[in-house]
Amino acid sequence: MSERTLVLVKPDGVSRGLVGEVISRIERKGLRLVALELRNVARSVAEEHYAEHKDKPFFGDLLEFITSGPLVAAIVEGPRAVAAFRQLAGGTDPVEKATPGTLRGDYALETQFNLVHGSDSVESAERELKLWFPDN
Ligand code: RTP
Ligand code: MG
Repeated sequence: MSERTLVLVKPDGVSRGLVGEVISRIERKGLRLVALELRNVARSVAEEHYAEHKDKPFFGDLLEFITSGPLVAAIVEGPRAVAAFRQLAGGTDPVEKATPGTLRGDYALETQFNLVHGSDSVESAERELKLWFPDN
């Protein structure tokens, strides 16, 4: 049973030259890239993407950051792809939650600049993929 998930390499990952590292880990895990694109995100798309956080104190900073420069958006596919990529990413706080060996654990220091996004459930993935890749 194959699943699809949305992966973003956030603007910090792109500006730091870590796109290849993220893709490499996705491929080494055995997941498959279905689509991959460098994009500048419209504020409206960012707002919709992170709508669940709209009342949080960090929402403004989050939108600023995610629209601050190009990011990479990808569709990643494979068995249990949603959970598998969350495992590769590591916890949201790259120091307190993400463990060494994960992308965030190895390459990030601050929660706001935590390198990657992965859909957090199959339902979120469906919603996010419609938003980011309406033609797929
Ligand atoms: P993401 O959605 O970006 O993949 O991250 P996540 O599921 O691990 O974490 P989530 O709770 O959905 O939070 C979304 C993003 O908001 C920023 N954040 N900042 N300052 C803070 O306390 C705080 N909390 C969350 C992070 O960039 C997080 O990835
Ligand atoms: Mg999330």
